Amino acid sequence: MNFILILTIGLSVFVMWRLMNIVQLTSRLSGENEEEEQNRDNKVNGILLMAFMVIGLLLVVYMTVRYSEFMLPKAATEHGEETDLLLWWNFGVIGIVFFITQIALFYFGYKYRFNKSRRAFFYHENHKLEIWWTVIPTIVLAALIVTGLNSWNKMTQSDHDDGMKIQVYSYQFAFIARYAGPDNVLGKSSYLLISDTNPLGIDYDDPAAADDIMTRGNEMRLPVGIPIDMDCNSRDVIHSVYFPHLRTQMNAVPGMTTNFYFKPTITTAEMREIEQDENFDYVLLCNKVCGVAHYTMNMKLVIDEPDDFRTWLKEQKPVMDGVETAENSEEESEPDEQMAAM
Ligand SMILES: [Cu+2]
Repeated sequence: MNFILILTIGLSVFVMWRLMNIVQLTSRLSGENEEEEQNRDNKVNGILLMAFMVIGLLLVVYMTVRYSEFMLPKAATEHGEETDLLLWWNFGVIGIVFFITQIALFYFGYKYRFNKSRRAFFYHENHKLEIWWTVIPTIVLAALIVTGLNSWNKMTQSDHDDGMKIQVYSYQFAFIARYAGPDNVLGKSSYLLISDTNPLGIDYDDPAAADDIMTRGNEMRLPVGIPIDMDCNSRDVIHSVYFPHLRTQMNAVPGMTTNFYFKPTITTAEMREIEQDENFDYVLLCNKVCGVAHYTMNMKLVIDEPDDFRTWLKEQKPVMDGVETAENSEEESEPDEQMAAM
């Protein structure tokens, strides 16, 4: 098999070489000298470059329009609209630069192809030009970065007092959402307290934990129009808490708490109408390749009117539900001591 492959490659190279000889011979027979031949080749290559550019740019435009239906729908959060706007500004700037540079690249390749009668022009330096191409990109990039950082700080600053406190807890390979309850304070937790009955490692002695509520199915809900102050935690490896429709993404890192602040603006029912799809659902995905079953790591998100949300939340069980048995409190005493010793 290998021998046949090597023989095929060898023969192909030989055939190519013979073909080139024939082309050279025919041009010599037709009275063309080597220079004319090279000029013709250069011209053909230049025209091919221009054709490549035109086809390539047309394809870029066509693909962008053709596949735009696969873009995410309208952002369903306040900051999401800002993020999208910033993204479109970036695409706009990148798009303009892309078209200018690509057209210049291919056109110059064609226009300045080798020509014996043309002498290269010695162009030493041009300070004015250098200042322009330094100052303009600096201003544009600085504007993009400063506006982006500004938005980012608004989303991630953890001193928002008005937000409804929730925790999204990630582990291989699922999510649990915990709501802080009426006191809006999440009860303390530690990985040392994690057990079969206490998957989040909540400290049941902390009074703030008493009213905490935990999702037990693969669905979480959020109220529309109310700011959410979300903490992210991970039990094992780095995960990423990603709500694509909310333009919200934050890494969940073991050993630390990360935070994201956002305000949902469109309910699931409203989005179904906008998308004209009665099966539409918001989704929470893991956006870090976190292990073999990473692809299965998701949770359904429902955005409700605040009243419906409150009714749903009341139906959910508190985190301490069913764990206040003597057996469990005995189990707990051990890690408590460990915690105290730390
Ligand atoms: Cu994950």
